[in-house]
Amino acid sequence: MSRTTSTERSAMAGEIDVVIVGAGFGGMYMLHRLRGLGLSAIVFDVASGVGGTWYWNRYPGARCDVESMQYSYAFDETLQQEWQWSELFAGQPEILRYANYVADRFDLRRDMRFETRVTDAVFDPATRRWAVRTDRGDALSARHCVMATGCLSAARMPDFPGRDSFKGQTYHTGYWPHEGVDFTGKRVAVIGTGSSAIQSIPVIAQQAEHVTVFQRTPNFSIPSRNGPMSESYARSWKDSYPAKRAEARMTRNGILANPLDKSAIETPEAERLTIYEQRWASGGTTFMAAFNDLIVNKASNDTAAEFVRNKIREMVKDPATAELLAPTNHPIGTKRICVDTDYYLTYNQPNVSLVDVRHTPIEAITPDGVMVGGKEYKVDAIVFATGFDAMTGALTRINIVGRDGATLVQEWEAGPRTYLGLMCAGFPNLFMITGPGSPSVLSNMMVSIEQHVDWITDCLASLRDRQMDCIEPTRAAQDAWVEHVNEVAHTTLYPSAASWYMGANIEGKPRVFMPYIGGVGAYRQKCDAVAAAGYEGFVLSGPARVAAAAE
Ligand code: FAD
Ligand code: N01
Repeated sequence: MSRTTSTERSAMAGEIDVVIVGAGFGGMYMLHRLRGLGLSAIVFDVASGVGGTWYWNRYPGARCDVESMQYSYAFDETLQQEWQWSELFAGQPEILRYANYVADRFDLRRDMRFETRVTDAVFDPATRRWAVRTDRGDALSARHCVMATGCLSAARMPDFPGRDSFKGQTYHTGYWPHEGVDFTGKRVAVIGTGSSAIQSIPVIAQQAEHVTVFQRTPNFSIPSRNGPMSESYARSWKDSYPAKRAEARMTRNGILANPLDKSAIETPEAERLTIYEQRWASGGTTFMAAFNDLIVNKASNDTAAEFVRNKIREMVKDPATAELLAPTNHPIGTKRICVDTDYYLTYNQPNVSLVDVRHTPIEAITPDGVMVGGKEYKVDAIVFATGFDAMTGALTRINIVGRDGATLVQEWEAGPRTYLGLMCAGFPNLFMITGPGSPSVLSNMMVSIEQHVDWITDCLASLRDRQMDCIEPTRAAQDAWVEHVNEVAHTTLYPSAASWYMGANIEGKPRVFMPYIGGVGAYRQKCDAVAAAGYEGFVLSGPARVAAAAE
């Protein structure tokens, strides 16, 4: 996880319109749009290149689980026509190539500074500007900050006793070595069974002498049915991209999934099973769109959960292992559903074993392996597939100090509070892309990223037109939004799971359902209505401090 600085450059100083933190898909598109407004902007990223998630997560088997024809930028028709995806679900190397292609095509790099961590952003109420500092000595005064820091970019390493004593190699899926890892002949421990583990275990097991998986919570996983992208399938999208993208933007998750508007529990069993079989056969996350009440009605959810459990029992030959892998402690979909290639079948291989660490947690990492219940599992390498301090971690790791001297960490002590997931009261001119309180991680992130970037761009253009330079949400608007986000979450089954959506994977993190589950379509309409009403719920001000929130 150490950062190497391969490029020399002198520290930056002076005034700029916008500092963007993060050069993933969010930061890249933000820069492109701000240039279109004629604003000066600079992007900082710790990484040595663009791509964010797809720069860091180079573990074996890493790929997206939203179809590539949908998990891609929609803002430029020529771009979406000319780029060719090779698989239905692109792998990490291809997505990273795409990010680099976009960076080149739109000449983004000249305003990007890599291998640079933004450490501080402090608002000065006198100048209404942010003082931004980095770990390479940059000190910029920015009118606006856009935090494109990612929801799943602050990797989390559990603090197992003895972790540093391990004599072999350790890896975190979110910081995978660029040169790759050769596990040939190695005994490998994988800790965790979330999406990253579920993608990587089958690939690691093809190479390693033995893989021991340490599972605390089994997850539901649906086969991806990935395959080569056919010319005709790509064409079917490209021929009507604008219309399809427009339709996706108004869906619940930003994905065209053919949702069935029917209750699972009210559908006769035989018909229900046929529908599940069809969804299972076509694969992917759209399994959850099989019925309209899977995420709100426990009885309906149980039918889907049991269907998947039965599939696991069919696939995994050893009944005890199958039962361990079959999730029973949370409704299906309330932890991020996983998508795999041969995950369950991998447990039929003689070189793969599963250790349950729910009831007997990992006690320690020893010099030679992993200790559970007094038994030492000797390994040569440990893969930590232990996830992220999701949604808030990348933000709270920066010293962000607002108008009244309070830090973001203090403001969010009891859980993140935002207005629309875009801004926080007390932190003027600081925007977040896919922040907590927006649909974000519950959606096709490309759709949500583009929506936020477009909204922020329009907002900055509007401020300029009104000769304003400062925008901040009111506490009242923020409180009402937070209440709404909670209220909607509690109409669903989501809060019943100890998920990272709830902050449950981080000790001491407040248990609050962080994303907005009202759906990307409804959310977009709300954001647009707020803007159309003169930025309702925000206070706009200018050099003369003219308040013009609602004209
Ligand atoms: P990121 O891509 O996370 O980029 C944020 C960048 O900010 C990082 O490069 C980071 O280094 C930088 N940064 C953070 N803090 C600082 C700082 N203080 N100073 C400087 N730089 C900083 N979403 C989907 O919709 N579909 C998928 O199939 C999907 N698959 C995923 C698979 C994996 C393995 C992971 C981890 C996530 C996946 N996601 C998926 C979510 C994914 O994060 C988003 O789709 C998207 O890539 C996020 O883009 P972003 O620009 O918002 O953030
Ligand atoms: O992380 P996770 P991830 N002892 O938090 C376990 C996206 N993504 O990197 O569930 C033992 O899901 C933990 O156990 P538990 C996607 O949004 C997408 O896999 O807390 N185990 C869990 O099993 C995803 O949801 C793709 O009980 C410990 C695992 O580590 C998100 O990123 C691919 C432990 C962490 O799972 C995060 O996924 C990859 C401990 N002390 C990622 N601490 C796609 O396919 C943690 N664990 C698109």
